[in-house]
Amino acid sequence: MSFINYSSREINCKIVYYGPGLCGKTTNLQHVYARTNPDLKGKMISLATETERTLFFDFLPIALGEIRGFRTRFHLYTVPGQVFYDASRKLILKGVDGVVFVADSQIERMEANVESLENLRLNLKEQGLDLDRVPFVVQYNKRDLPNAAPLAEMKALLNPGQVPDFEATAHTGAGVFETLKGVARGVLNDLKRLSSKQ
Ligand SMILES: Nc1nc2c(ncn2[C@@H]2O[C@H](COP(=O)(O)OP(=O)(O)OP(=O)(O)O)[C@@H](O)[C@H]2O)c(=O)[nH]1
Ligand SMILES: [Mg+2]
Repeated sequence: MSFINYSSREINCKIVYYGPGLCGKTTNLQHVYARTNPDLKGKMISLATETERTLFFDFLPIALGEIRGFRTRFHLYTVPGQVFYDASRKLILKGVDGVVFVADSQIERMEANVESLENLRLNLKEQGLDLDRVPFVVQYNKRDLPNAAPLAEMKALLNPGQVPDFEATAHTGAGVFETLKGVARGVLNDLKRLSSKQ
């Protein structure tokens, strides 16, 4: 649920990067952080284990322009992908406005991708949200690896609803901003649709 502050004329939106362990969620945020003008970004906060696995979440606030005189801020979060951190994932999903599902293109990670996507759908449902109605995009990450599955197979498996989807190689930055813009567009369209109903 976007938070609209009328006195400061700000809209705050929450975007969550979801996906299996080591698929590259944190790497996406690190790239956005590295390439965003200091005036437009806040501190990136990461709570990680000693081996750089996300323990609770990563958080990055960025400003993405104005709509109708309101400054829009996007709060980007990643969940920990490791299966046993489900309670944290549920918590981080609370109040979400848009979701990026980051899939790992490596063939041997396909089952983990499918499991994580099912886990996302279930955790949203527990909050009364339907993945088919939330602004949602899919990123096929790690396209640089030789064991990457064919794109058409990944699309059929992970994106039957044909939401906007993007190829990426997050550690070089390829596809990272395209993905972020894709989900931001979805969130802003949703806001416009809701505000025109009021
Ligand atoms: N080859 C390749 N490696 C990548 C790519 N994106 C991320 N990585 C690497 O994959 C590893 C895991 O990336 P993270 O961003 O920490 O993964 P995560 O999804 O945040 O993992 P959890 O926090 O455990 O859920 C790191 O070593 C990254 O450098 C990519 O596109 N290609
Ligand atoms: Mg992480």
